[in-house]
Amino acid sequence: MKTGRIIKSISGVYRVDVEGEMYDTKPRGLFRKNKFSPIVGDVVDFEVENVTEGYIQHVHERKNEIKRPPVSNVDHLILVMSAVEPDFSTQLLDRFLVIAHSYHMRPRILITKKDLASIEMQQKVTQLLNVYEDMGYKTQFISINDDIEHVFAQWGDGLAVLSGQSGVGKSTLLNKYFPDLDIETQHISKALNRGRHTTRHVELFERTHGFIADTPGFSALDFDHIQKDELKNYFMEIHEYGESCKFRDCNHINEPKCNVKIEVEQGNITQFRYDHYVQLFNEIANRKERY
Ligand SMILES: Nc1nc2c(ncn2[C@@H]2O[C@H](COP(=O)(O)OP(=O)(O)OP(=O)(O)O)[C@@H](O)[C@H]2O)c(=O)[nH]1
Ligand SMILES: [Mg+2]
Ligand SMILES: [Zn+2]
Repeated sequence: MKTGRIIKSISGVYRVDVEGEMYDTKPRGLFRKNKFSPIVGDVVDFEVENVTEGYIQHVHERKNEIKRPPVSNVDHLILVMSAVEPDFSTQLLDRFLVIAHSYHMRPRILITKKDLASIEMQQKVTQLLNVYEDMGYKTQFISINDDIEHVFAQWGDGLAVLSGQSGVGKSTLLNKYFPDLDIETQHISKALNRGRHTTRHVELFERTHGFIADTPGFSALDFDHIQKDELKNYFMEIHEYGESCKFRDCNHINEPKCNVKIEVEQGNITQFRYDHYVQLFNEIANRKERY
């Protein structure tokens, strides 16, 4: 029996990395019966016939798990957005942050394409990133011409997952970091309008301090699993100031003696953050439940 980490899964075949040696494996029948699937990131025990025929016997308990795209045991969730093409939007950022927090992770914010942004846009992005730094997020604002080794080194050891909209440059970053890799990337920014991801599956690559995952990114739509009463927990500063509201279960919408509303008025909670909270709250409240 060997133990390794799943780095890729394509049509039912799981590639397992055992200290740099690769094995192609399949889950044993029992998993299928129990409707349990191994996912990329899992640490697994498997039996080996040869390097192309292994059978996964056991999946180690997951430390955490992202549902879409499926990947487990994530140490650093890197939320990638671009300054331009597509344009940086705090509305979209807040939505992605909420999704990350719903998986119980505090993500890092990485903004790309600094070189394409005008000086005004660069200033605007920098100012907004300061707002997020004040909330407790770590942020980086880079372009592909920067020292990517240095960019990655800021995160620390373990599995880092690059996640974010299509076209923000996740695969481009990996290609720069691993010159031999040659992952498919979008050739022209027009491709954005086709509404499809260039990267189709999750794959882990070994980096200096662990692994890094390229993903097709979660889309802004992957929001169905979040209930309106839990949303407030996923805005860090609203969660913190909300502890002082009169009602323990205050949703900070129309409740009396709501401390969150007071802090917005006093400028301790940024207005646009509160507005995005209310927008998302209403979106969830009006959502038609699918069964
Ligand atoms: N000028 C400039 N272009 C960049 C930068 N980063 C990425 N790009 C370009 O942006 C386009 C999209 O990059 P991709 O790496 O394919 O984006 P992705 O995030 O992997 O997209 P999906 O795989 O669809 O999720 C490519 O044409 C890149 O050359 C950057 O820092 N500066
Ligand atoms: Mg990609
Ligand atoms: Zn309140």
